[in-house]
Amino acid sequence: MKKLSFFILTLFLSFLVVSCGNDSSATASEKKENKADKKEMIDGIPITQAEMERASAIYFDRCAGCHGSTRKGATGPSLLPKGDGKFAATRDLGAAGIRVFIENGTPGGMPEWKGILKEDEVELLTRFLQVDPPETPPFTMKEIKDTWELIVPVADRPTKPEHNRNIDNYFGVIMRDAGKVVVIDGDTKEKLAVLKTGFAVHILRTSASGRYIYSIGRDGRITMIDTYTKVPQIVAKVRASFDARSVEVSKYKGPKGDFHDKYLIAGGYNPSHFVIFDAQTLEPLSVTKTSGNACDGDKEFVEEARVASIVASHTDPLWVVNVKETGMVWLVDYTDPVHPKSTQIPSARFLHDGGWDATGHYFLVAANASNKIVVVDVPNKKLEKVIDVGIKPHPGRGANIKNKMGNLWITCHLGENKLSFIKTDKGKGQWTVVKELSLPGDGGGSLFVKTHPKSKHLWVDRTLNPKPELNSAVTVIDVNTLEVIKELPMPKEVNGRAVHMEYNKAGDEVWVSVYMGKKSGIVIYDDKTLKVKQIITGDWVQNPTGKFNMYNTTNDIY
Ligand code: DHE
Repeated sequence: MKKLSFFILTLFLSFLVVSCGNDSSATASEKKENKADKKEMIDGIPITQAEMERASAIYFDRCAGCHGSTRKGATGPSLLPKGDGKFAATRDLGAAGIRVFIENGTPGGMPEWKGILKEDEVELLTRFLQVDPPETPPFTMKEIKDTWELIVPVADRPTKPEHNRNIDNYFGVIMRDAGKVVVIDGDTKEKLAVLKTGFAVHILRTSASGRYIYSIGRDGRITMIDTYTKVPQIVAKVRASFDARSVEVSKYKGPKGDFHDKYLIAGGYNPSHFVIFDAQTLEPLSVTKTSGNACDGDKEFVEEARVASIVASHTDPLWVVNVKETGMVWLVDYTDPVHPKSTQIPSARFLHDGGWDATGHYFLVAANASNKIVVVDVPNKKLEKVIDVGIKPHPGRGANIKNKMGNLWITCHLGENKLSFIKTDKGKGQWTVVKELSLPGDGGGSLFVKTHPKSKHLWVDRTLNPKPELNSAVTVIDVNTLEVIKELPMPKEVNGRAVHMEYNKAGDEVWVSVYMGKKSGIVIYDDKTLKVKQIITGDWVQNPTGKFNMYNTTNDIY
């Protein structure tokens, strides 16, 4: 805030200097020079308020995920002008040094941003990273409540679908850069609604009844979409934090109560907390901070302890909340959502994304910067196993297949060209990597794997691989032989990186997004023949990322 006032004052003063000291006798080139001289300075670095705001937005979108939204470091190092004792001061690196990192990435897993960020964006970041990060204002229950908008009260919503479409086969598709969610009828492939949600929507989840879609953006905005109306429509909105990635619903129905469509949880990167909402209205009910001691080593206290993935148990009224920097898995009991009780399980640091095994008893989550997969026995509330895998596992929700080796859960890796197949059946070999598989070509960069119980195929992308021929293709593997069947380059009608696969309800189609290139699209493959069935393009298809089939998302089918 102090900084903002300083900027406003500086802007105001520079306005006074420009308007009062206007020398009509100065030449045009002198005027230009004067203007350049008057560029605002912060600690000796020339940067204007407008540039600070633009750089903050670029940083938030591209860098905050790894370096933390306050630039104090997370899975990546801190980026502070004076350093933090562990990592170099950005002032010592200077603009040239910072540029080397941005453009070339690092062997530790930072991608090369050259070609992704524009030259003027790189140049701006080299200055922005040398000045103190902007301060973040508080975001407490009061601020959260102030953002709540109930657009259509429950009493005004239809009690049954107003159409004859097959909601189970609807797809919610994220148009990331446009800040929109598109609902597509998976049977007819018609676009039903393009809805403005929030900046850089990250994931979608669906309510336990399969009626509502909830989106969460990197800006922490949650949007609730009703699929019962003729045209899907937004019925409520709220903001959970400044920076977020995860949202989940309550899915338990059994002797302990019926919690279908009752509560919703959102995890915050910044502030580091989780918020519980009424799932029908999005009214905020409670906020719980996740800062705490790390699970290992000197058990240091971590203030920015970001909430990564959250999943709902089907066997108990609880959510599995994975806290990244502390490596603590919180099992949050939502039977009293205003005063939720939690069991905290120490596991391994830098928890990120994960999914259920085939039984829905065990949750497997990547501790990505520790190169491990953590297994949690959810009904018994205990750590089951920590498994060493490859460099930077990134499973998404993973994939469950069954072959002669038994039931296997799979992760791909960001940091190396490897798929790890983990046996999940009780008995000999449980929780061991029974098979590793390399994909064609070098390097890692895989983000997601996907399969379906009715399919004989496992699909994997290579989105962050530096080679265009690899990052614009997906690979299909036979679940029985565990051999690569085919590398599928995206068709010429689209251009960009291939990311995230999703099956339709029947399990006979696979939808792949193409983004970050010259022509966005959604490519639909026939899962049996591996031939392209349809390509969805249009001016409304803008950098699509995650796609979520209603039935598969509700029932955790992957
Ligand atoms: Fe994601 C899931 C965090 C970058 C697309 N992403 C997740 C989850 C987390 C996360 C914690 C698990 C949510 C859950 O299950 O509750 N993602 C992050 C980051 O911190 C990171 C590395 C950097 C960032 O700045 O955000 C990041 N993610 C990306 C991308 O660049 C992707 C490809 C496109 C985008 O949105 O910018 C991307 N992430 C996704 C998708 C999922 C996801 C599509 C859901 C996968 C699923 O099938 O459930």
